[in-house]
Amino acid sequence: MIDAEAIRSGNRLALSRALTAVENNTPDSKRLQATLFPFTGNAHLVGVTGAPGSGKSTLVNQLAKAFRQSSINEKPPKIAIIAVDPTSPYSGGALLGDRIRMQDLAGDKGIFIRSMASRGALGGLAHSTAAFATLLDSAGFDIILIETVGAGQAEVNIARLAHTVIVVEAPGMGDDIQAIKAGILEIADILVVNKADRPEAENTARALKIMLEMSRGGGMTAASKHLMRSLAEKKVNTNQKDEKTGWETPIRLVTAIEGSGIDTLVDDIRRHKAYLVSSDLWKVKEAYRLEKDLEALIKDKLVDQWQENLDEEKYQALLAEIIQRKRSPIEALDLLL
Ligand SMILES: Nc1nc2c(ncn2[C@@H]2O[C@H](COP(=O)(O)OP(=O)(O)O)[C@@H](O)[C@H]2O)c(=O)[nH]1
Ligand SMILES: [Mg+2]
Repeated sequence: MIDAEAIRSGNRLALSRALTAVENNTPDSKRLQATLFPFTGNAHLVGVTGAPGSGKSTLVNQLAKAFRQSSINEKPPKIAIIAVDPTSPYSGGALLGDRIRMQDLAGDKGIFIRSMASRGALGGLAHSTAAFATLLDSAGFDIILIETVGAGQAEVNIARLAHTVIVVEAPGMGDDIQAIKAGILEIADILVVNKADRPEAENTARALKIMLEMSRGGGMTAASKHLMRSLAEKKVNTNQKDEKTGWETPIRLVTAIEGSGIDTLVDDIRRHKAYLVSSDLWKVKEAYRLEKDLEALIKDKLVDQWQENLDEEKYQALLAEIIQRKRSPIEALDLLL
């Protein structure tokens, strides 16, 4: 059994073991999540997403360093980095590269880096990320940077669960169209055009600005709008003034590899947190995140239960009928549940 108190007091070995337990979905990991959950709610979750190769890991590395050189209440914030890479589930190839690049952070006790292997269902991936965040939050990390490859809806969903979403673009063919396809611009609280050392960067930034204006009609992200609506429905009091002001997604030119533009970004991340807190969106986002996590857990559990009681022969027979167009999936559903 892993000691929950050891995690809370910053024991890195206990934390590492707990995260592995979460990945393997052990009973002990469930006990730890339950015990530690009351001690969470402080960490600022910052999602960093974008196409492979856009420079997310390099950027996260620089952000972590910059945050460590700043201070919150006269102390440098403790930073955790979670790298979620479902595109390389077993080989760990991409993650190894990340580890090497992040090595210059390794000596700093205020920084904790962990990559997350993805096993099983996509819903599971989202929950594991949430569980990782719970453990790191309870261990006293102030800022949790979550790197996800912006390759599909599952990853977009993970990013959506962060308080602040940074979308990373880089100049190059088709990136902008890619961004629309993944609905990724919609979720950006901060938009980074990385590799600003390349001559096309300014054009990319200009194109993104136009696309952002078209897709949003200015102002809030789709997620924020959704949240404000659900707030209104639940009659939660919000700060009206800030609701009207909204948040203008800044577009920042950054050269992550040289560290230029990073200070502005650190400032943007802080401003965004202040905006969320002052407009009450922070609380709403927390509620939304927790509700989504509960929903995902229920769905996973129900499917598990269904599979346990499944009559495999009957299932295969129905499946064959569907493939032969003798029966529709919707009919089969009623027969299976
Ligand atoms: N020219 C240039 N290359 C960069 C910059 N940032 C990152 N790269 C390079 O882009 C490649 C992909 O970076 P990486 O951080 O692994 O991207 P990720 O896949 O999004 O995590 C690496 O070769 C980096 O060295 C930058 O600001 N300018
Ligand atoms: Mg990476």
